[in-house]
This record gives sequence, C-alpha cells and structure tokens, in this order.
Amino acid sequence: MRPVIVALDTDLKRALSIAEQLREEVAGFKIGWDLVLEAGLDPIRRISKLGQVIVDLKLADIPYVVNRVVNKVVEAGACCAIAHGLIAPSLEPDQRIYLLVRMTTPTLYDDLWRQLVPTAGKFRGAVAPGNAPSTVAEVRKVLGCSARIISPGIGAQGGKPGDAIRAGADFEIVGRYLIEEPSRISQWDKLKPTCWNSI
Ligand code: 3DU
Repeated sequence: MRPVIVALDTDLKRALSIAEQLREEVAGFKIGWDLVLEAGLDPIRRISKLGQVIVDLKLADIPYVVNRVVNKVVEAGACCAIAHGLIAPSLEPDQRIYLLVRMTTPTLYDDLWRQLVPTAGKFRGAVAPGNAPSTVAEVRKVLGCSARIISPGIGAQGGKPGDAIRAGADFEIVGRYLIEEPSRISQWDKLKPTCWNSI
C-alpha cells in the first residue's frame, strides 16, 4: 500500500476503472461533488467495496445538517467526510470528520489556519496543503500523532510526490496526476505514512 488517496474527480465509469486498477496499490479513494452529482450515493456504495472512501463535500453548515450528511455517507460505506475548519467551533469531536485547516490555493485560511490546527486533534485528522510542505510540518508538530494528516496539491497543483509525506503527512491526495496516468503510482513506492496506517 502506498500512502496515497486517489481523488476520483471524474465520471463514474472512469472512477470505477481507476479504483479497480489501483485498489491494491493505494490507501483509499476520495469522492467529491463530481461523482455525487452524477449518481448520488451509488458511487460511494460501489467504490467503498473496493477500498476505503473519504467523501469530500467540504461541509460548512450547522452541526444538525453536517451530522445528517455524515450519517448518510457513512451508512453508504464511507469512513468519513471532510468539513471546513471554519465550522469547527460548533462541532462535537467526531472521528468520522476530517477538518480542512488550510487550502492549496489562496484563501482566508491563510490568516486563520494556525488557530484551527489544535482543534483538528478532536477529529479524525486535518487536511493540509501538500504543495506547502512547511505548513504540513507545522501541523504535524502541533498534532503529534494524535490525528491523521492528509494532503492534496500533489502533481497538478505543483507538489512533488512524497513532499508532503516527508514533511509529516500520512497520506497524499492525488487526483489528475494519477487519473491521467495510473502507472505514476510507482512514484510513491518507497514512501510510508508518518503516523497512521489507514485513512
Ligand atoms: O489537483 P488534483 O487533481 O490532484 O486534485 C486535488 C483534490 O484535492 C481535489 O479533489 C480537490 O477538491 C481536493 N482539495 C484540493 O485540491 C485543495 C484543498 O485545499 C482541499 C482539497
């Protein structure tokens, strides 16, 4: 298993084919709006039979609504879902939720993320930018191994395979770079998660 989560931002047919191809090679898959808008919960049900699934709808609502959505995706087979760090103050600790603390692109998180990081320890983990390894390193320093760190921004967004892992992430989230060419998974051959063995 390579420390990689494949972001299946593509159509369902291609997503299923990539998941079949890479199921033994990767730690899991990330399903977002693309597949959910195409086919509802069905992609979550089908792909979670092939591996662990994180659902990334970047939730940013009141706890009542967030909990209902998380319940639905977990019932469909996902391990967990991603929520915006901005709503962390209203959420109860929840091992089914990854907290987004800083993005790979410029956002208002750039001024706030340090405030959010300690809170991520009450959740399954933090989503931190893999194209900014110094941020990943700082998040790991604060969290220790108390929570997972998963990092997008590798390949299409400029991060190099392994950059985020070497900075302290457990798993790199990779979409276009692997969807275009699944054999690129060999570029993660010698890498291991920093703390956690499952997503
Ligand atoms: O750039 P890629 O094709 O490797 O896709 C990255 C994935 O990670 C994509 O699903 C996107 O929604 C997610 N993501 C970011 O790219 C950046 C973030 O800050 C958070 C999530």
